[in-house]
Amino acid sequence: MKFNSQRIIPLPSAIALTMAFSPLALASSDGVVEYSGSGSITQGVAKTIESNIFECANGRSRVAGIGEITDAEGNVWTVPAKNNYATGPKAVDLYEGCANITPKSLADVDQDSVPVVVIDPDGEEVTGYIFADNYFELYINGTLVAVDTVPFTPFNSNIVKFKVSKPYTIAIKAIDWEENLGLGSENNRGKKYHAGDGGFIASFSDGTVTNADWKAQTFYTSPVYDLSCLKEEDGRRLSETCTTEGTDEGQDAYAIHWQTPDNWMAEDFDASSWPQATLYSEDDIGVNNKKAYMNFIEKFSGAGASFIWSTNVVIDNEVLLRYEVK
Ligand SMILES: [Ca+2]
Ligand SMILES: [Ca+2]
Ligand SMILES: [Ca+2]
Repeated sequence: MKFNSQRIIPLPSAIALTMAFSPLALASSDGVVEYSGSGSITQGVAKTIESNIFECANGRSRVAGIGEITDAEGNVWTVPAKNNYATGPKAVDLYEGCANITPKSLADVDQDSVPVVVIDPDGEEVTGYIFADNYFELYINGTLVAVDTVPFTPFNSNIVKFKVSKPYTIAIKAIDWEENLGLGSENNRGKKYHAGDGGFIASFSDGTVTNADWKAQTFYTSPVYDLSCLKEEDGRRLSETCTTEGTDEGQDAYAIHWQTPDNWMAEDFDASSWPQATLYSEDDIGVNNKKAYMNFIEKFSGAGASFIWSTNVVIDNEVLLRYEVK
């Protein structure tokens, strides 16, 4: 992690100044932006590495690409985030329109056929019900148990089973996917650069639910059009005054990246410095018209679970969640 002040030059100015002045003059010229936070800044669109990792066999989906973008110090960042979609164990679908899996309720789901991932052979069997906007990876005691089957859209939901002894640790990588790689946005609501929102909710048969007792830290924030809206307090990476308005001119947006700790999912990782999760309502996330959620609502809000995310559900796009089940 780095705490050095960074000097960020907006792209149009950088091009103009490079032509007229030496690099040293860049640092002291008008248009240079100071950023003294703990993240690393990139600006503009990422290079596409994977054009689309998901094909919807039945219906429509947003293009789910993966990109890379380099910051001023030469560090390469994967956007929207590094993930295990290609190789990770896929969760069983509760509802997945692209695969024609569209049960009207839990009664139409063959839960007995869901395979059990064994963490502890003498542990308790736990069933989990998960809905992510847009993508999740689930670790139990550091073992990758399941990854979401649909990285971006359409909205889907999943069921998982694992056998584990208490206490145990749930660690989740949640990604709010993006169409405009590196820019944290998608073509939506009549704007070419609309910042979509995230959100994660789950309940487990041992009574565990997502709530404010979970930890949530952001590792990728975008779009940001004015770096002065960013703040950090007590480990919290805040952006509450940053605009979330869509625009047709979002191509020069900034993104802030933080390195995820190698062992963030491990049972013994110390997340005590991470902020508590922020709660969001069903209206905030906009799930009232999503069958992948509503058809199983008794396992989500009906089970006492809440939507959680970091402090900014719109522009925080990679969020790591952790919870210890006692
Ligand atoms: Ca998904
Ligand atoms: Ca989203
Ligand atoms: Ca977003």
